[in-house]
This record gives sequence, structure tokens and C-alpha cells, in this order.
Amino acid sequence: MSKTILLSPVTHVHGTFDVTVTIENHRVSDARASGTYFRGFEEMVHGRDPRDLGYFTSRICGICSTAHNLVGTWAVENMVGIQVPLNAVLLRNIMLGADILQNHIRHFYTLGLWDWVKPPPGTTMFETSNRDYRLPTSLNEDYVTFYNQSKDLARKAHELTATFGAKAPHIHGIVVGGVSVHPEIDKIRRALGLLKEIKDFIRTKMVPVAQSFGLYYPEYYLIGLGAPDMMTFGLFPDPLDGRLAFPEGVVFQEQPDQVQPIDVKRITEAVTHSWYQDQPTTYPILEETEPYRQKESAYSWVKAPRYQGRAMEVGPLPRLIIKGSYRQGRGTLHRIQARMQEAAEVADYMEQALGRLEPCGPIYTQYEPPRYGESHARTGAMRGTLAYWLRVDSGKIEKLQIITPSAWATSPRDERDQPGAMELALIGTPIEDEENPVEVGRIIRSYDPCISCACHVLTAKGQSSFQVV
Ligand code: NFE
Repeated sequence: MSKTILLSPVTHVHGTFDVTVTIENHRVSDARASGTYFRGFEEMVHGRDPRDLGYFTSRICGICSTAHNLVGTWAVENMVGIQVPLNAVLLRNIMLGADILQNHIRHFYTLGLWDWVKPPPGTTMFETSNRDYRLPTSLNEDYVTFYNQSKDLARKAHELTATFGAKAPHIHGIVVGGVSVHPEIDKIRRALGLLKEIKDFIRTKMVPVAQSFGLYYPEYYLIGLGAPDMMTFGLFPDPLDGRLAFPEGVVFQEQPDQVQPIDVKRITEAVTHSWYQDQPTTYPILEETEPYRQKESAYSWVKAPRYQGRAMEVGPLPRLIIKGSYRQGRGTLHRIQARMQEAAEVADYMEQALGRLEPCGPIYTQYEPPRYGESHARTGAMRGTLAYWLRVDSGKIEKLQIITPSAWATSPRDERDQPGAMELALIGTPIEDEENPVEVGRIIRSYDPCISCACHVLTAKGQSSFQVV
């Protein structure tokens, strides 16, 4: 007997997102992840001044906007071939770091917590059909208290971003050529004060809380393993030694101990099962983006990015495995615990970076705006690997292609019918109660998916089936 369940929308993720799972004999036999928006940003920037790119694309999403601002800015700087001053590099890293912290706090407490912690009775927060709550009552109550505190800490992380970025989200502090705000002593002190509070919260109320879930839900270390190959673009460049504080690389399942360098020419996208006019699987800069909602073989607005033809696991877990600081494993709870550990490591990096700022040092490099050229830029974002491919013609943007972390995570099948990372994580999962497959929601949310980034613009025709798990 098989049963197909449509989760529409999957709750407690960013954006609206559908997942269909087929369950046979208490096991997920098939899964399809479907982004229900079309993202129009690549079309929107066509014909615009490339110096505005980061301002536009940071609006792709409210939760990872600094990453888009940064990579859009780098794409232009790579085209004109400038190096920005050390202060600017560090301030950009600090702003991105603070945005990663607010994301990780919000994902853990506002979105993900209720997979493991029972919402307080009488709350209007949300209704859930999840009956599999296992924490002792007093611990559960403590974590609800931490949830209430987390809202203030996430706001403080935004305040830290805005200390140098003028506002958050969608900062104004990053400009092509550098940054717009000097790292004055009072700003550094203010940032250090905010960071200290956030660090304390991460160390005492995030890392240990995530670890405690393992005591009560131990099987979640072993389910939801995801794609067997993994990739990171790293985080936080340092112009002095040319390295990334969190390194980049790819690890293939056949050589799990070997981190290989990224070769960006191995990244392709397929649209076989996406609502776009068919075209051969190709490199992002060669892609055409022509929406075609009537396509029979399609089930998602998300395209299918692949590295060397393979789906890739991206995000904090691969980032820390490749950095060498997380070695415990690869399942659902590892994904969550690595995100918490990453928050602690990002905060440590930010503290060092704040100490290296030169209050009177330069923050800007002059440049000639690009007239013609092609470029690529990539960075780690909150959820993993973010990359832009840009072409400028006659001083205007002629082509932009973006591959977001959530496109890797929520990718549909590719041209060879190979599932995406989250689909792989779901297929094979044992389901205890077929009427209430809480395992599915927990695995999906461990990715912290953001469909706002992966695609945009809701279709008018909604789905009618609705189930909260
Ligand atoms: Ni809307 Fe984003 C991140 C980007 S999508 S959150 O992180 O880019 O994955």
C-alpha cells in the first residue's frame, strides 16, 4: 500500500514551498521538492547599471540579503579588477557574519525549534499535528523561555550589521569599491558589545540546546543524510594571505578525506523538471530563463544545479566538515548542530576581525565602471554556496544568473532524473506514523530552506491540500 502526501505549503521555512512524499510500508519511497515561485530578479536587473546590482539583488530575500549584496558587488569588482582596502574586506566580512548570526538564531529558535520542543499550551503561535515531543517538561519550558529571549538576540545581530551597514536587512554599507562607513572607535566598541551578548547566547542557549536534542531524538543522527557529495564556497576572504577563514572545496563520496578545489566550470543547471522552456543542460552564463508554466515534465520553479553532474550537499554542515571542525556525522541533527557550531565559530571570527580594523585606514578604492565584460563571483551564504555569473555590455547588465544555496538543497530532478539533495535526504526515511509523518518536516527544516531566494513570485493558482507536520 502506498500513500502520497502533499505538504503544501511546508510551514516554518522562508517562502512557500511544497514537498510531495510517497510512503510505502512505513518508508519514503519517493520525494519531490517544488519551489512554487518564479524568481524574476535576473530579468529585473537587465539593462541597469552594474554598480546597482547588489542593491537590487539583496532584495531577493530578507534573511540572507548581505550575502547577495556582497556577491553582486564582487561580481562587478572582479570585472574591473580592483582590490578593496583591508578595512573594507573586514567590514564586509563582519556585516556578512552578523547577518549569518541573525539567520542562525532565527532559524533555530523561530522556525526549527518546534520540531523538537512542544509549543506552550494556549499559544496562538501555530497549531501542529506533531505528537512526538520527548523533552522533559522542565527542559521544554526552559527552551520556550530561550525562544522568547532569542527574538531580542536576533534583533541585536541585525543591529550589529546596521552599525556598519546603515540598516538591516538590505544594507547600504557595501558599495562597489569598498564600504560607505569608516570603522570609527565608537562603532567598533558598540559592535564588540553586541557581539559579546550574542556570543554568550550562542554558547549557552544554542549550541548545548541543539546537542541536547540528540539525547531525546537520537535516530535523527542517522536519517536525512542528503546528497553524498558536498561543496562549500567558504567564508570571509583575507587579502593579506589570500585565504578564506572558512575554506572552500568539494568532497566526493569516493574520496571522503580529500578536499578538492572548486572548478566553477563544472557547475551546470538543468531545467528538464523545472517550469522553463527546454534547453540543453549548460553553464549558468549560457542559460536562457524563459518561464513555461505548462511544461508537463516539470514540478518546480527551482532549477537543478549540479557540480560535475552531481547534486551537492551545501550549508553549514559541509562548510564545517571541509573546514575540519565538525566530524561527528551527516544526518538531520548533525545538520542542525553544525549550524549552531558555525554560529559560534563565525562569532569568534568576527571578534578577531573587529580587532584588526584600522579606524583611520582607507575604506574605498577608485575604479572605472565596467563597459564590457563577463565575471563570476561566489561566497558562502547562510545556507551554503551562493554564486553569480554576470555579463555587462555597453555599461549595462546584459546577463545575470544566480545559483543560491537553497537551489542546491531544494533542486528537483535533473536531466538524468537524479534527485536533488533534499529529495535524497527524504527518500528512504522510515516513517513511524503514516498519518502524521513528522520525520519529513524535521528533515526538510534541518536544511533551513529559503524558497524566496531560490525563486520568486507566487502563481495565482494555490494548492488546496494542507497538512502541518
Ligand atoms: Ni532567502 Fe539565501 C541563503 C541565498 S537561499 S536565504 O543563505 O542566497 O539559500
